[in-house]
Amino acid sequence: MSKISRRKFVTAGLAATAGVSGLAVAANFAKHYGLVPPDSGGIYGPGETLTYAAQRLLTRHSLAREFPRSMISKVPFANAMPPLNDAFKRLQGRAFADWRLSIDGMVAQPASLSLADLRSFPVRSQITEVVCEEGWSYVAEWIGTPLFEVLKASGVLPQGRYLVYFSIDPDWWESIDMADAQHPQTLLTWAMNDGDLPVAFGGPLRLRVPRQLGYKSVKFVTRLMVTDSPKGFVSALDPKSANSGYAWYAGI
Ligand SMILES: Nc1nc2c(c(=O)[nH]1)N[C@H]1C(S)=C(S)[C@@H](COP(=O)(O)O)O[C@H]1N2
Ligand SMILES: [Mo]
Repeated sequence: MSKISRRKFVTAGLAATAGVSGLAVAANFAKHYGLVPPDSGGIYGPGETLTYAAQRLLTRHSLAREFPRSMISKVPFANAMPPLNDAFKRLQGRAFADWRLSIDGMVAQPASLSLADLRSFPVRSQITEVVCEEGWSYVAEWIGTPLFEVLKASGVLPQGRYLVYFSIDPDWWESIDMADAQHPQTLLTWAMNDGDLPVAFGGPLRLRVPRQLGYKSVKFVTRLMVTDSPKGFVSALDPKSANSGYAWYAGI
């Protein structure tokens, strides 16, 4: 089956099974075609699966909205931050000269990159919106290295299907699938608006994932891990907990 007709077939199948036989049957159909998100268990499972499967089939290559320079927020809103740990403060004391981003897991060439190394990759900028699930948002210009450039340099192995990314803050990590990891707007950001990325906004390094809600844009990123399954590291926000309200796939 060609890519297009397979997509039409699967989309129609999802819609038909959802309509006729309910969400659970659609979820089984999605599973058969590898479209199940890692947080699909539990009572909300079939709904999460439908959202993710439909998004992946229809919008895999779509772009997050980009804004004109005139729409950059005058006062961008930094979410409240817990006090940063000693490891962070030591690095900050040396102007982040020793900051490293490690890349490991299912890659041909694991690496440890300084901020200067990252700046030697192609540079991209985008004016996009950070949207918090709590109802506020702001627009800023984000400048950095497309994540796909760094992944290309390390060589993602064929079995690598997800990227888990960790903050120096041990309580924070997130994961995305390869479609979002390789997406041209997913950016290892080291500058914002007119200068370096401020600590309040995740400096010195933040992974901006503008096609998903704010919580997927992790601040103070120190490690990227390519894996075949994010089991155990789906999200620090524990999307499986009944009262967290956070989905693994938070497309906007
Ligand atoms: N390391 C880390 N990353 C984080 C958070 C955090 O507390 N720690 N908060 C997340 C949430 S819930 C949102 S909405 C955005 C907020 O981004 P902002 O501070 O630039 O507004 O950052 C996300 N990234
Ligand atoms: Mo948020």
